Amino acid sequence: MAEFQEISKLSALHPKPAGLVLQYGTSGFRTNAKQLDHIMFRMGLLATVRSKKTKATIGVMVTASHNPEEDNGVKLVDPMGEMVTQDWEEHATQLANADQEDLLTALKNIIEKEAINMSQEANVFVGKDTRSSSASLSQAVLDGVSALGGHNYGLVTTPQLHYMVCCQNTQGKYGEATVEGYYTKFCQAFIQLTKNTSNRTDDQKHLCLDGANGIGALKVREMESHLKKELQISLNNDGSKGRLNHQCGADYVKVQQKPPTGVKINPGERCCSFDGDADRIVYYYTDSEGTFHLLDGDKMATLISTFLKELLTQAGLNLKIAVVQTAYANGSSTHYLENTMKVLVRCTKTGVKHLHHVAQEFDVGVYFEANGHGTVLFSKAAEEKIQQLAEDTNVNDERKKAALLLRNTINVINQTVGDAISDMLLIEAILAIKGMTIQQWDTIYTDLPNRQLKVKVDDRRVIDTTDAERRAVTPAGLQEAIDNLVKKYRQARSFVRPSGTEDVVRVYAEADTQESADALAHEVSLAVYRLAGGVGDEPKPLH
Ligand code: NG1
Ligand code: ZN
Repeated sequence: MAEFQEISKLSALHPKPAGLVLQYGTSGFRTNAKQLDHIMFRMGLLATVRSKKTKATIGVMVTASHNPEEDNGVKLVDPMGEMVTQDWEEHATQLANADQEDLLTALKNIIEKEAINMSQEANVFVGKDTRSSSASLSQAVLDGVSALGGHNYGLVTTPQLHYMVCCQNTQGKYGEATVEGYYTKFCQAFIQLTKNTSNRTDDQKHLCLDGANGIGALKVREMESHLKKELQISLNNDGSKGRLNHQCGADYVKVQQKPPTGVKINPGERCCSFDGDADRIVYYYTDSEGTFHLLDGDKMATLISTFLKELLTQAGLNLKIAVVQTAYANGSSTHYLENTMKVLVRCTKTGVKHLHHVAQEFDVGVYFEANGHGTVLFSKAAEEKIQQLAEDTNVNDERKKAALLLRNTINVINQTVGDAISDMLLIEAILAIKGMTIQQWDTIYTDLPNRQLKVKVDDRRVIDTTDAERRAVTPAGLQEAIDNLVKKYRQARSFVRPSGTEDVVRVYAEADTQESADALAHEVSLAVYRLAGGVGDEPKPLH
């Protein structure tokens, strides 16, 4: 067929380096940008056939999120704005790794297996972040999509692309499928939510933001006028000087547990950091003694679920709410949610798609990774009940007020994926409504000191895990070693898992003091190094 000849011709312009094998990981393909040209072209092809299969618009986002500037990556976005399904992740890996001369056969295999009607129209939305490699790599995606109806959105945040795919496939019910539509929807909801919060001072309306020198900074600048000064953002690391994610951004702040460079932080001031593609956010402040306080995804999940639970009670709505976390959630947050808030907590494997999936089982599912990626999902039934109550003329003022707040809360949330901009607006609105300072929010519970480390091993796949990645099944003896180390410390917990986005094994430890958490993380790193084929120098103690 003519289209296959065309593919053959174009694929020769995007050849695969011989011997290179890449996996569709936690968040698509991600590695050094130099190795990705053929992957981009092939993901353009795959997105096109996925679009034909689903008879819907599919998204392709070119970004490596919080990774350094020299990396890049790509992931597919399914029709409702969610991550692509597991079996298509496998197709992606197959197609990506096919030798140059076998590419057409690999593609035809997928077409056959999925019984795809190739005469079906296709529509693909392509977005990219601000990395210098993103321009040519997104062009490679478009070459793959070629003559088949691709729409290039250019520079957008990852969540904006997810939002637009969802809008397009719901015929505008979720909003207008443009960046402008995105600003209008979320900013209007924010203004509605905060309009009755009397006496907000300029200080309370002020937020210091670290844009990680990425796309989020550009987009916040574009959005600002829609906020009508109800939120006044001082934007730092806006990409005009510094390097993307370099000593700044949500991942740096969370993992290093310190403020980003390039930002002047006044004591007590409310600050937040986005990551490189603006799908993660963390909050923080420094106190009068200069001590740094981090409010991560767990603190956000707690604030949001408390707020929603209170509103549901005031509205008299009997809806099932749950918080979904991963093994990285701080033990204190889980304890607080279960024992004080009496909220159902579920733990899943790392990776947004797992959290998203479990959150869909509840009327209201609040999900957050500790690193600040998260959102809230409302079931269709929950949305309808809230809507009905908001329109009901026979309910008392308290219930009505709660229903209206719930309705606007739904509208300020990007339910397709965790979104730094939408999460920021939600948190800002909740703090305004509750008249709460960041310090008061911080004292809801106290984090257990913790440490995250990385260990390089020869092949990270030797580590196999179970129980939402909290226990290692292989290599033999590793879990036993971890268990014995954990026993030496108070309130301790530790686990290891192979990363899905980097060629490393991640180690997490928490304990009653920072010294203990650091020592435990180090000892567990050593156990990984010795039992799972460590390479390079042996891990050194942190102190
Ligand atoms: P990996 O590299 O699989 O740990 C990291 C994050 C995930 C998720 C993905 C996608 C941690 C510990 N892991 O995955 O939570 O955000 O990146 O970007 O933060
Ligand atoms: Zn990201």
